[in-house]
Amino acid sequence: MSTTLKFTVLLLALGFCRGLLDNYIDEEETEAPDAQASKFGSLWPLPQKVQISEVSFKLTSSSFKIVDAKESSAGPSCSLLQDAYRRYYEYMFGSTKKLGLSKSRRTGPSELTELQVWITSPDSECDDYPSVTSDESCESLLFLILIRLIQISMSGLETFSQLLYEDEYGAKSVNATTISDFPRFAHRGILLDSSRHFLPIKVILANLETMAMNKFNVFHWHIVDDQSFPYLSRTFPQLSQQGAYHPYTHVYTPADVKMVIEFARLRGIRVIPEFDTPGHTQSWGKGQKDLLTPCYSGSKPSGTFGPINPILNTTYDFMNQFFKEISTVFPDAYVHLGGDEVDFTCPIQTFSSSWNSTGFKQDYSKLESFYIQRLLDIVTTTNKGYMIWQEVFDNGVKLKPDTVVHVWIGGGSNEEMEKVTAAGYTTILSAPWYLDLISYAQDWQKYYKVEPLNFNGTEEQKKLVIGGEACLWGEYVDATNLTPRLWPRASAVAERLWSAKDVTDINDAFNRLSMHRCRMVERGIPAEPLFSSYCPREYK
Ligand code: CP6
Repeated sequence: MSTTLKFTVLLLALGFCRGLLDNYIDEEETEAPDAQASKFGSLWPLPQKVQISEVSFKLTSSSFKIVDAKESSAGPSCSLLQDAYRRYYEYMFGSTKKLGLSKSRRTGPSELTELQVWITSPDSECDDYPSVTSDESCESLLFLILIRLIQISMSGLETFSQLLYEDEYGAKSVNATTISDFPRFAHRGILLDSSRHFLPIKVILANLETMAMNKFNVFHWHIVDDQSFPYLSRTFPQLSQQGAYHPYTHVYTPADVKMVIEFARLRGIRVIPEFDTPGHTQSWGKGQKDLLTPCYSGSKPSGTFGPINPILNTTYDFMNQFFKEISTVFPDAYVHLGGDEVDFTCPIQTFSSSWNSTGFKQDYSKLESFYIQRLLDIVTTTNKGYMIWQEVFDNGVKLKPDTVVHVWIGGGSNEEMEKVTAAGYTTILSAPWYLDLISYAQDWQKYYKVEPLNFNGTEEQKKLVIGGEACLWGEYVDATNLTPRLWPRASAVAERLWSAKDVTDINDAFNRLSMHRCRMVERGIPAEPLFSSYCPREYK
């Protein structure tokens, strides 16, 4: 059960009618906490429609529960939901529920005691993986007067937790609120690179957790590259034995990969692995003989290697077996096949009959296309769809109609989006969201101001833009600095991909994002500050 779930939440406010009156009469209860505050509080990313009333309810950790509604199709056996309830309870109140004290305590007027979650999709979906077609829309009503029916998806639980605030005595409150919400784009991703530096599982999981807080739903795992091959392949264990920074301590075992995928699934996040070829593959060559193209110096091999060798049949046998394994290890319907930045500076054999017989002579880019075409055919036989970097499209390779072209070149990149969508392919945007390129001051604003559909094209073309990804390449990033470098800068991208097109008020964004950043800090995520400021609870 993924974000496809629609669940319905029923708020039971005991004595709420009196509470309602009290609240209307008692001005003190409804005053704005802070002159600087947004009328949307700390909501991030901003829901499509929000109306926060002045009527507030109190919540106390000892009486508040998140439970399945009677009508819900999901039962206690749905561990995905039970897990989410526990997580959000802890985020709302801290993990220290004081047991024993709750029994005798009576709930006061206008106290919210229960969040009932009503699942309307079949219970079987509890075990599903999220997919690009997952319906994340949610209709929600946090209302005052009658019985309040709220239909929310998993992200609705995050939204609910974001509505909580503390009054001056530290009591938790939530205002009656009407929210109607759904994401603007279906694909909202983060790319992390575990090749330039090994990223411990703990760091990956912490960032998946933070992705859920920001409603990202795709983890693009750029798992291997030139520098190291940490993926432990069952079929070709020598790839990581020879190609990882360390064969035992700097690898992702099958159990590690499983853990990442399950942790992500429980948060409605897809895991799309990237096995980038034919370039960026130096580390592959260490454990797999004859996989890379030998470079020549005159008529002799120079001892260095270029991209994957497109000439040998053994290359395709290898890729066939390798991607068979990948298709079973990673459950998502898509894999990312890379295809970017192929280096043509490796001089190849000048008088080889095999080159001439392929008809390519020394036209490297045709050879590259030849390789990719065969690779795409191989991956198609594993029943996976594929994503590729834009160069593969630029080079005129024939792609399946459902291919996702990943645009990364040229900060604005509008023309490329126009071309890709004119050719009828779906696309995602990363060009303006290279978070590894750092600079002084508030660069989140630059990411925030991007409009993904700002290119010349028809309505049909614009529909082909399914989203985008923030990329954090790993050359200068490891476990010591990854999280603060990513957050809250990636949060700017999160709002651009989730919220309505006209959500562009940078001052309102600053106020909400500052609070959202403090919430991440409070939840144990070392997210960096936007500017001079403080948090009610600083990082510890
Ligand atoms: N690694 C891989 C990289 C980059 C790409 N692919 C990259 C290129 C330019 C910049 C940042 C990262 N490090 N495999 C490009 C998709 Cl500025």
